[in-house]
Amino acid sequence: MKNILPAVAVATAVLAVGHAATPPSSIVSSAGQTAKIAGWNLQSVLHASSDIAGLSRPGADVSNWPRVSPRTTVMAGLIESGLYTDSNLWFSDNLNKVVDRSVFGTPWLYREEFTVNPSSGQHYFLITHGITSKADIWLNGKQLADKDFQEGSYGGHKYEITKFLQSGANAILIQAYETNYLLDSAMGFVDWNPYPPDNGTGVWRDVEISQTGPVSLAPFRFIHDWTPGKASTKITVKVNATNLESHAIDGTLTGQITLGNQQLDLTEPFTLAAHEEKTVSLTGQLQDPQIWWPWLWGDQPLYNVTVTAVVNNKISDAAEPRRVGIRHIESGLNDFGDRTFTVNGQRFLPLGGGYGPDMFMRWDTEYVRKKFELMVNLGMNTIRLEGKQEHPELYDMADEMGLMIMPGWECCDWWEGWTYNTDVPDYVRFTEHDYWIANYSMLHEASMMQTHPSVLAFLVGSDYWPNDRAASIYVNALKSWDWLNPIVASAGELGFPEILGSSGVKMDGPYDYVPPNYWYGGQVGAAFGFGSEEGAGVGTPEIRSLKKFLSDGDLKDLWTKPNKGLFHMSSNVSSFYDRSIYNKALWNRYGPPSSLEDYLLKAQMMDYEANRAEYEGFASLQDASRSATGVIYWMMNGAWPNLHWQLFDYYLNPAGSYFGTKVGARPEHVSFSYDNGTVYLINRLNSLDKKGDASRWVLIDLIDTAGKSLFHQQVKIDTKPNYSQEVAKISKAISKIKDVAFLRLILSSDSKSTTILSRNVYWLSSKNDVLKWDDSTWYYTPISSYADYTPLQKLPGASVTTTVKQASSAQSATTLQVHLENKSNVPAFFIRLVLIDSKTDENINPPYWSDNYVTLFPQESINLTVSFDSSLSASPAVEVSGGNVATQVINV
Ligand SMILES: *[C@@H]1O[C@H](CO)[C@@H](O)[C@H](O)[C@H]1NC(C)=O
Ligand SMILES: *[C@@H]1O[C@H](CO)[C@@H](O)[C@H](O)[C@H]1NC(C)=O
Ligand SMILES: *[C@@H]1O[C@H](CO)[C@@H](O)[C@H](O)[C@H]1NC(C)=O
Ligand SMILES: *[C@@H]1O[C@H](CO)[C@@H](O)[C@H](O)[C@H]1NC(C)=O
Ligand SMILES: *[C@@H]1O[C@H](CO)[C@@H](O)[C@H](O)[C@H]1NC(C)=O
Ligand SMILES: *[C@@H]1O[C@H](CO)[C@@H](O)[C@H](O)[C@H]1NC(C)=O
Ligand SMILES: *[C@@H]1O[C@H](CO)[C@@H](O)[C@H](O)[C@H]1NC(C)=O
Ligand SMILES: *[C@@H]1O[C@H](CO)[C@@H](O)[C@H](O)[C@H]1NC(C)=O
Ligand SMILES: CC(=O)N[C@H]1CO[C@H](CO)[C@@H](O)[C@@H]1O
Repeated sequence: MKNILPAVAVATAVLAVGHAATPPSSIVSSAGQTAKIAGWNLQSVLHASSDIAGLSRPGADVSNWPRVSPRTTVMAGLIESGLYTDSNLWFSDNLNKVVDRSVFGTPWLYREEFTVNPSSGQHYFLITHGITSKADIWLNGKQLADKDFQEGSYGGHKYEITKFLQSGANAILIQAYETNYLLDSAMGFVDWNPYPPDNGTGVWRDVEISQTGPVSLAPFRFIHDWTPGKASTKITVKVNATNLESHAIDGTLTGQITLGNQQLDLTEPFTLAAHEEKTVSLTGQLQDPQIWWPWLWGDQPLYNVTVTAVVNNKISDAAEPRRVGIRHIESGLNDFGDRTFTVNGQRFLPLGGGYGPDMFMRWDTEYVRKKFELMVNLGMNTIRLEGKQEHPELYDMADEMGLMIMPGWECCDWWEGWTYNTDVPDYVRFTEHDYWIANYSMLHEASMMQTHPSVLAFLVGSDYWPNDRAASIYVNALKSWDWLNPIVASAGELGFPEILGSSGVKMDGPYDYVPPNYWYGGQVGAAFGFGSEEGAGVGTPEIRSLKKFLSDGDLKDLWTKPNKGLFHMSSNVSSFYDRSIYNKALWNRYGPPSSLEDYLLKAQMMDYEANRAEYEGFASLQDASRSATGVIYWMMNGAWPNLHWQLFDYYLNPAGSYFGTKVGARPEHVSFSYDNGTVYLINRLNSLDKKGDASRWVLIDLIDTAGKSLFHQQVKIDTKPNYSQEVAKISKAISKIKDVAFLRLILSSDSKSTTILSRNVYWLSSKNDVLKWDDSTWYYTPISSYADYTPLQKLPGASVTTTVKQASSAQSATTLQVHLENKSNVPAFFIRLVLIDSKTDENINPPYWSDNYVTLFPQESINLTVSFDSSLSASPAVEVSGGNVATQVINV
């Protein structure tokens, strides 16, 4: 642990950093160019001159204002400047202790100088994409915008600044006002985690300067009419062009759409009256369009699109180039009123997770890319953004990787200030001005998202639905940007605006622990319909991650004080501040922990079981009479080092929650229903393999803790793409279990199980969990009698040999093959493999495992692989531990 920095006032020497050298060349120098502001000098108004106009003139002395990145909330800036460090802030409850909160009740100043040499006949703009919570903008001593206009985290505006500019150095000063989540249009965290001390205040998105000729262009909209089966599609590229002059102008709009050797050149003349803004459309026909698919189903071809306005043979402006994809999405409600989706004509079952941004809204493309790669490794196809729309790069990455994105507004604060919302205080109510902010926010986010094939739907509400007036503002804003995707009223079913109708998605929990058979119970959040946010409240990190953010005392509390409120759970005002519901189940189902290690091992077992059952529930019941139509896990990841609600931890280390999910979300899979002993064959692919062979064999084996067979069966069955079906009913075999038994299901494409598509092992108790459905609350369903896995504590030891060899190594990735062999006559239960660096004993994160936390039958062997970024470790090793196997470390 590093030394705790004293909470110092901001304008002291601690933050004294020289201000940036003035860039020698113009930030923009020809029409059609757009440049991002490269960074800021940041200071609190408490420690700056009160002469805002003076500060916004070139040459003002800001030498004691720290230099920060272009997208930086105040807290992010203070960390960047070295006042705080992540490792220290995250440790134990430091976040509550070390931050000087006295500086967050007043505005902060962001200042930058840039050079431009304006030429006559040219126009210059300053473009914002949202500043939290609101800002005055000053340029060269004059005010350009005030906080009633530049308002909201998503309030993006384009200001003409031509008359403010001077040749040479120019200065911009943004005064960002403090944020109250209940009263301001911002990005809150509800009950996810403690709030960032600055409530996310600041210039969190890019600010840009652009130069144009007499006509400027907005971002373009991309429209096509491709539907499945069509061999050609009409392409329309629409863009709003504005005449900046006081006389009519003739010009030409040209567009180019390219992918490989496919190229479509489009052109359209236009005439604009003085100061007129109008839509100009480019249209053409594209033969044999290449179709974009979600990653499990096909490739992600992306067409480059450029759009340029030419006036008098000179480029006047270029719309921001984008890549687009051609795919067709439909959505509606089925006979039960549940939301359904199709992509390219095929039924699409969203399996996903709720995205957590960084608590301080820092954006790191490579970090987010790894999160997305973990989602793909998990078999997930969808990510929901609740009110955290991030940056264009997120959508670019999702487009490239074939992940679907469900963006939308957030719950429980300003965004849901409706008269019928009793979950926020009465003073949180939309004013006239709030409707205006809502309109601009929606318009701006639509302009960012419209072109991206990864966007599945926009949810204009979260827990609550927008009232009729707000809903029609949102819908009209989306429509004005030619939004072609579904618009969903909310993430719940409390009510709906007339213009959109029912959301068809349920938000009935759970958020806290429920046992595996919950998902088959046909009630509340169980696997039917579309669950917009639900999970058993699991996601316990492993020890190497925990030690980074928990003190010895915190670690001890984990297993000795099962009901204690814990700082690294949800915020302290929420129902999820302690682990009491979860721990009660752990104590009862697995036995009271005897040590921290024992607690973590049992927690990983609970987490694994819980998440496997959730995904298996939704996937296996996709063809049930009231079918499961999609589920978003609550949550994909945390905004900080968290103890729950995650598929992988903040350091990108996967544990029980991850590996249970990975089994449950396998595209071709065989699963067991905990409630009535049905074995299901699951297929989430959209076609058979290349050979078109539908034959599958399912091997079912049940053994007791001594390794004795209780049941054996092989079933041959034909699989069908995008279809789940019953394979066998084994409730009679299950009834033979005395205390605990192991069920192994192997799915293979041949009768001898040489090509294994899925291997899945359960530990089952003779006593199932019993749910008190009638006592369900919004966040869980209590258990009246627990399953008993305590006999697992007394399993005889199994002897497992592990060999690790390097399978391949390239500059980017190393792959290791791990061979596990159970030499014993008893099962080897819950073998955890942890990829570490043998020199530092730290995790190598993220590891991409083919499978992990596996259970081997007697005499069984298995091969697993793990890949990781080669640059992260030259001395990888695998640590083996688990239920009844000895801990050992194997060097490569
Ligand atoms: C953050 O917002 C909350 C309301 O959600 C408010 O109580 C608190 O004072 C705000 N903090 C700051 C620093 O403005
Ligand atoms: C699209 O444009 C980018 C950058 O201009 C280029 O690197 C890429 O090769 C282009 N892709 C296609 C498919 O033309
Ligand atoms: C484009 O311009 C027209 C005419 O001013 C306007 O009605 C429309 O809202 C604009 N569309 C967008 C997406 O800004
Ligand atoms: C939303 O803003 C657009 C663009 O300024 C405007 O045309 C439209 O009338 C606004 N809608 C409402 C309901 O104010
Ligand atoms: C809850 O957390 C807030 C901010 O993190 C802190 O100020 C407050 O003292 C905490 N309350 C309790 C009861 O721990
Ligand atoms: C098991 O439950 C599923 C739905 O939960 C039902 O479709 C199936 O018929 C049941 N099977 C048995 C054997 O009861
Ligand atoms: C997907 O499943 C649904 C329901 O079983 C079926 O109607 C549809 O035809 C299937 N699509 C494909 C491509 O298999
Ligand atoms: C594991 O891989 C080895 C080759 O490295 C192979 O000989 C063996 O058959 C494989 N075992 C299993 C169970 O796939
Ligand atoms: C199925 C399997 O892999 N069995 C092997 C595991 O253990 C024994 C003893 O080492 C081998 O002889 C088996 O071939």
